[in-house]
Amino acid sequence: MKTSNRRKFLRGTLKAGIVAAVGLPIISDSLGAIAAPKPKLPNRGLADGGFKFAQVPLPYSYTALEPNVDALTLEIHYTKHHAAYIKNVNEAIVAENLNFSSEKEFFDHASQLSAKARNNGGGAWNHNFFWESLQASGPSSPTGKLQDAINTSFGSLDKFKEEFGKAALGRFGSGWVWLVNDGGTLKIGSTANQDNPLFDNAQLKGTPLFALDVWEHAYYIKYQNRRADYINNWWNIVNWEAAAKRLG
Ligand code: MN3
Repeated sequence: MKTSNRRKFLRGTLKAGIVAAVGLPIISDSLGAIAAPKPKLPNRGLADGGFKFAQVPLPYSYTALEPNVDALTLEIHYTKHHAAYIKNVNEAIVAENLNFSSEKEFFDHASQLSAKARNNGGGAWNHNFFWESLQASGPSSPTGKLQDAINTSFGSLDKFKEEFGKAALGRFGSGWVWLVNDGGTLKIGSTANQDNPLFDNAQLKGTPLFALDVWEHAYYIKYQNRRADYINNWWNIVNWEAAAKRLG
């Protein structure tokens, strides 16, 4: 429809709404009728309004990951970016009357959520997971069952790091790179924006073992455009023990 025609059409619709009944509420009703019907989301009248997200305490100080991740980046990332995802998703949960019993149920319905709930819910969960995937000091390589699984799935730790690094460099724009356990096989995959493998419509399936945030806000102050340097240094602060626990 040409712009001028669309304007005429909209004017006509608005006038019809006004003529048909009385005033502004009717206008919004008549426009609302054009929108797609709201998907059915579970509402079982949970007494407390259902599940809400909470920001995990940072397991280390802002300076703990230096020089790999600088203190200013970590502080802004945690107190501004991550805190905003938590605040915004909980706002959406209240405003949209979402009534889930758990984060699992929330992500099981990701494809039906509003953009605000989905993006901020992903951001809330992904960063909680991310902080707990990093460490100030500890073993710099996997051991035991995790080491075996990496060798079986990728050939060697070096080959695994190479593939993971390629996925992280290859993620165009903002997103995440994941190591997941898909029924005993380890897989590398990336997701756009704040999507994650828990989403019901995720192409990458499996239990996340660890993840790398490749949004520019995660590294730009120190590394600017040098995402490859950020990725290389990030290996120094991977919490292999946390990943091994998630593998079980
Ligand atoms: Mn981030």
